[in-house]
Order: sequence, then structure tokens, then C-alpha cells
Amino acid sequence: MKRVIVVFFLFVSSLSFAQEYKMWYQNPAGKVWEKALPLGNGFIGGMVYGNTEEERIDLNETSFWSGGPYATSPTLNRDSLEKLRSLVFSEKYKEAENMANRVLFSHGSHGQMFLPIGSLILKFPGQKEATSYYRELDLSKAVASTRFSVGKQNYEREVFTPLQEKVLVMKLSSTEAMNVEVLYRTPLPEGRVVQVQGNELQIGGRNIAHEGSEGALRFHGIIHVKQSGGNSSRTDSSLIISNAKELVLYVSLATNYQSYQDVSGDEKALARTRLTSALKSPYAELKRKHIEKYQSLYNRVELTLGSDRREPTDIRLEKFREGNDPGFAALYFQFGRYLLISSSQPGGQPANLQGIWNASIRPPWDSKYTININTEMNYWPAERTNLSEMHKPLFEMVKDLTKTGAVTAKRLYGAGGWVAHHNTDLWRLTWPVDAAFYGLWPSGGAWLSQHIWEHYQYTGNLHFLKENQEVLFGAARFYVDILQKHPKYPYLVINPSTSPENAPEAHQRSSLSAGVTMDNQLAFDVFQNAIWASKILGVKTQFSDSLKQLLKQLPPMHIGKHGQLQEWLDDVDSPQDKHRHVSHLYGLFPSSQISPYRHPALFSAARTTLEHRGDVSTGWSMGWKVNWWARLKDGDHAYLLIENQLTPLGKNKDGGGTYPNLFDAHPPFQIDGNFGCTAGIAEMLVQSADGAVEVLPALPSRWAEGKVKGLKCLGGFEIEELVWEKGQLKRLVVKSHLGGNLRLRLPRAWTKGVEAKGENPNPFFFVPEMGEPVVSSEAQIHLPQIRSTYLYDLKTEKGRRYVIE
Ligand code: FUC
Repeated sequence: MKRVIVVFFLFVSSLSFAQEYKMWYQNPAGKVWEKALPLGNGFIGGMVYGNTEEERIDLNETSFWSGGPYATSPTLNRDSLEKLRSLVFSEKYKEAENMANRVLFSHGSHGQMFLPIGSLILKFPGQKEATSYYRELDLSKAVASTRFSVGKQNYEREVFTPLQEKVLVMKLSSTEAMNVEVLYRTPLPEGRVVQVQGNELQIGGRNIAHEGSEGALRFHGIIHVKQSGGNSSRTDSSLIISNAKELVLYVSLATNYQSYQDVSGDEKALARTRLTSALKSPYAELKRKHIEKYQSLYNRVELTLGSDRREPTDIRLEKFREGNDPGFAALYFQFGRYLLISSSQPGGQPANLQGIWNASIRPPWDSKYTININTEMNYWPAERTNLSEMHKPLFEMVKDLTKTGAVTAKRLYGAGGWVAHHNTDLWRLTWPVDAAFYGLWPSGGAWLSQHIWEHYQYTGNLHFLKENQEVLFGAARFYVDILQKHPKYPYLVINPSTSPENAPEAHQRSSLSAGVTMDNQLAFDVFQNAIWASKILGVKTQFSDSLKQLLKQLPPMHIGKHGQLQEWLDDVDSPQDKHRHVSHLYGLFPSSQISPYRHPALFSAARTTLEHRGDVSTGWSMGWKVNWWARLKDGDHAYLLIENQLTPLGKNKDGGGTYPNLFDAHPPFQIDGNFGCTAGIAEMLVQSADGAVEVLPALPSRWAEGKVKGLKCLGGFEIEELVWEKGQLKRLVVKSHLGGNLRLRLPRAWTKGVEAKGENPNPFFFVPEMGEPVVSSEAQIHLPQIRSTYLYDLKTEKGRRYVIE
């Protein structure tokens, strides 16, 4: 009996219904970067280790990359292009790939690397034997703190990167006087302490040359120490503080990067300006303003998913698959939003493969922008989770790419418009890199251009659409110019191309192909968006008319002999293929071409494809799968993927997982998985697709109770409140920011609702006509069993809220 009572007590005490949005640990990160806690304000990134005797904060600056402005893109002569196309059309795929490698991939740079600045090191002699250790990252404030005791002395450190300033700030306090040495350590061959003067350590250096691109960037940093009490002295490379009661450290970093073409900035002056600005406010005010600005973004969305385990985050991660901790998914969701706020701020660079956090001078895949999935995935949470402003750095990059990509379009394809292939970087590279197998995919720009359209659809911002129209029209123009008549099928197709990074056995294991499904889906969206943009802006009518004609000649989707959605025009998919990229499901998510209500056969084929591919894979692939299962309206399967992803790395056979600091593991760390899963959780609760706002489309049984506020939908609708109990919709409040018809798809009848009829008249919800799929005579299609839903129309007025109970 006694034992039962003890067990019961433990269980009750570790579970709480008031959700806690803190990541916390009882041990320092030690030497493990993936245990350190990330901070950032879009300009400066910091990884805080929380070590007691030698504290370390790894630093990054958003524009500090290898190389310099690129001179030119390679050229491809017309004959070579035609030869490549004819090899692909005559099914000599391997030969085409070999040729492409010869003629296209011998040039220098395959993209530059995002570089580290180095580490701020604080040495505290004698602080080894710490007790009562605790460190946390408070996601509701964007502040990291560490507390511990040594003997009778208590220490406390607090670090944040103020969103209103471009620096990193750290406060150290203690019950008695502190001794500390402040140093800088860096893996950069040309990084060093430049000067130690007064209360400042000045650091600086150069970036590195890479693959033939000369290093053209310099950085400068100032570590400024404000000290209360005690003394200070200096060595050649460090500041030594003794007997201080309290310390505040400021780290300011800058480079000479101005734009992808211009490196004429003055990094020293800029680092000083940034520091001076931060020093104007006392610490408490700096912190207060930071929290205020941060919460104006973060607090827009609240998510509660039942109970929460009051245990350290690494332990919760270990135990997550045991169940009983639904709140952990809510923490992970808010961490995803936190990461986007921290790594992508207007004026800075977009979040790269590692966001804004990299400590290696040879980071995996250069920590650059892989635009055949990863960069787009980074931005899936932006509109949905009410962080629209965080999308801006991506738009700025895309604008640059229309310029560099116009040169590449001309030189490689003799085409107008603009193109980007599967990678880009700080210098806005657009040509194919790595090898033909990966790089010869001319649709990276087309995919990125969807983000412009998405932003418009969520915000209704006409001015933005006007400003960015060339992104859309240029992407369409490029496709118009490169479409080719397929000799075997009656369609216009893109050749040469690939279905990103996958290759069927029947095609000599070459990825090169013509008319791959993903390209067809992208071309469909690109043309359709250009047609709509032309109508909305009243421009380019003739061009738009020609797109309408071309649209009909694109290949429709094909359902193959295994009942699968075909990845290629030939029916060559293998049900055993477990490849992490499932590019042809772009049509299911992020695009909305495949709907259970309009195209049940395609919907069923998409499901079959996903079943073939299996669940566990690389981190980002699992993140994508959460979104797909949500779109397939299967909440329990989506939840299974969340469980797979939120598994400590090493425990999923042949797959990724999650590190103790909740960074996603491809492995190695790639931030896309964090963002993908964050968007997926939103998609499980609310979807705007297929002409309506669908509420609770994929609620898993594990989330029987919960509430969410602040998710955004197309047409400027905001879910101000969504509450469910025992798996049933209880209360829904929608705010209309733009007015217009709100078509709601609800999981239960709403007696006061007006039944929806015909197409949704709200233009933000227009669903394009798609061609019927071509179905293999061998295919067995099992039409999907999905639960009944109820469709209602509500005429809304701008600024008003509507309650459904
Ligand atoms: C793509 C993926 C890899 C990795 C890399 C950064 O090439 O196929 O899995 O995510 O990007």
C-alpha cells in the first residue's frame, strides 16, 4: 500500500496541467554543442553551454560566410543543351548524367559556407565543484539562465540577444565577489584578438576562400565589460576581472557585407555603432524591451495539449514515446517558433540549414541554403504560426535570386525569367552545383517563388504582391521558355531535370529525367499564381492568356500500377523505395493540389506512396511526413511521426531524431526538421487548403483535450481561439482581418451555420481546375475512408470576430 501511495505521489507531482514553456537541464552542456542552448536576434547567434568553470558561448554573425561576390555563372552552349535533352528523351539517362557532369560541373564554386566567429570564453578559477546546478532557456522570454552554487556562494548568469539591438548581452551575479578571465577562441585561421584596451576585448579577422572564391569578408567584434566592484587587468589576449560583484558583458559583431554584390561596409564602425546603441539602456531596460518585443511575436500563438511532465527536457525527450506527456509536443512547437524568431529577422539573412548557429569551419553541406526542400521547409511555420514578418529575409533573398538567376537562365538555357537550382548561398548562387545527380534541377526558384504567393494569400498585402510580381512572372517566364514537347507522351515537360535526389532503377539509377511529377506540379502552381497575379494587378494579360494555354498541356498526375502516385512519367516507382525525398508529394503539401474531396483517387495514391516510403527517415523527412499525414487527415499517424522525430538520436534504427537541446537530427543537426514539424503540428489543428479553413482535420487520440490560439489562415483569418474536449470541437473564435467569405469545414454540425454551396467566392481560397489523373490499368485504388465534415459559409466583416460553439 505504501509503495502504491509513493508511486502515485511521484506520478502526480511530475505532471502538471499548467504548461511550462521552458527547456531546462540539471547538467551543463560540457563539450557537446547539441546540448548548448541557442539564442539569436537574426543578426547575432549564440550557443550557451552553461559550463561552470569555463563558460562558453559560440558566436555567429548572419552575414559571415566564406568566399566573396561571384563573378559569373557558367555557360552551356545550345548544342550541348540540345544533346542533353535528346539523351534524356531517348532514355540514355546515365549517358546524359555523365555528359552533364562533364559540361556543367567542372566550374569552381559549389556554394559557400556559413562560418563561425568563434567563442566567448569565461574562465572562473575554482568553480569546478558546483552543486544545485540548473540551466534553462525560457521560451516565453527568450532568455537563457544558469544557476549553481560552489560552497556557500551562489552564482547566476543570464544571457539574451535583444531583439531591438544587434548584440548579445550577459549578466553575471553572485552572492560574493567573482573572479573571471574573459577570452576569445576561434577555429578561424585568420581570427584573433586585435586589441585589449580598457574594459574591451576587440576581435577581428577574415573569412576564408573556398572552392576558388576569394575571401572578401572581414569581421570585427567588441566584447565590452561593465563591472560593479573589484579590479580589472589585461593580458595580450584577455581581460581579467577580480572581486566583482556583478558583471554585464556585451558582444557586438559586424562584417563588411552589404549585399551579394557589395562588400564595402565598415565592420569596425558598425560593430561600434551596434554596441553604443545597446549601451544606452541600463541592463534591466534592455531586458524589459527585449522581452516586450519578443513577446509581441511569440505570444501571438498559444498552444496547450493536455498535461506536461515537470522533468528536465532531456529526460522528457527520453520518455516521450512512453506517452503521458502530450505537452512536450507543444513545447517543441513553441521551440520551433522561437527558433524562427531567433534566426530570421528583417534585415538579416534567412535561416540557413542550421538557422544562425554553426561552430564548424567545415559545416555539413556548408550550412547553406538547400532549396530542393530544406529552405522552403524552414519557412512553413512563418505564415501559419503568425510570424509573417520573419518571412521577410527569405523574400529579400528571392529578390536577389531573380537577378543572379536571370543570368543563369540566359547562359545555361537561353531562357528569359530567372532560375535557381538546388542550392544557394550568401552570394546568391543559382547555377547547378555538386553533381548532375543532385544539382541539375532547374526548379529551386519556382519553389521559392511560392513563398511570395503564400505571403500574399495570408496577408492580402497588395503592395507586397506588386513589389514582388517579377518573382512570380519571371519564374513563369523561365518555365515557358524551357518547356519541351515530350516525344513519348502528349505533354510539355521540363528536360533535363530530376525528382530531387532520387533515381529509379529502371532509369539506370540516374536521377536525370524529363517531366518529373514535382516539376509538373510546380509548373502548375507557378503558372496559376502568375495568372492570378496578372488578374489582381491588371498587368501582363497576354502573357497570362498564353499561360492558360500552356497549363492544359502540362502532364496531369499519374497513378501507377502499385496504386501509387508516380514520381516519374514512366511507371517505375518501387514500393520498396524508402528514399527520404518524396518530392512528388509536394502536391499534397505544401501545395494543395491533392484533395480528398475533389480527387479521392489521387488522395488515395498519395497515401499509398507514403505507406511505401515508411515512417522513420532523416529528421527533415519525418518533419515533412507530419504535414503529409495531417493533410491525409490521419492524426494518429501524424502523431506517430512526431514520436519518431522526438526520439533521442541513435534510438531510431537508420534514422534521425532529436538532440538534447531539441535541435533536429538529420543527423547531423539541420534546423529544417524543427520547422517542418512545427508547421506539421499547426496543420494537424487547422488547415487552409482546398477552398476552406478546416478545423481539427487531424487530431490524434493522444491530444484529446487542448486549445490553441493565434494560428493564421489564408485570406487573413485568424483562429483567435480553438478549444476541444474529449476529441470534440468545443469552441471556435475566428477573427477576420480582411473581411470576405469564411468557408469553414468543421468536424461536427453547427446548427446556426449556413451550409456552403458552390465554389468559395473568397478569392484567397480559389481552387484551380486540375486535369484528371492518368490511372494505370493495373492500379487498385481503395478510396479513402475519411470522417464526415460539415461545410459552412460565413460572410465576415473586416475586424470582426465570429464565435462558433
Ligand atoms: C538535401 C538532402 C539531404 C540534406 C541536404 C542538406 O540534399 O537530400 O538529406 O538534407 O539537403
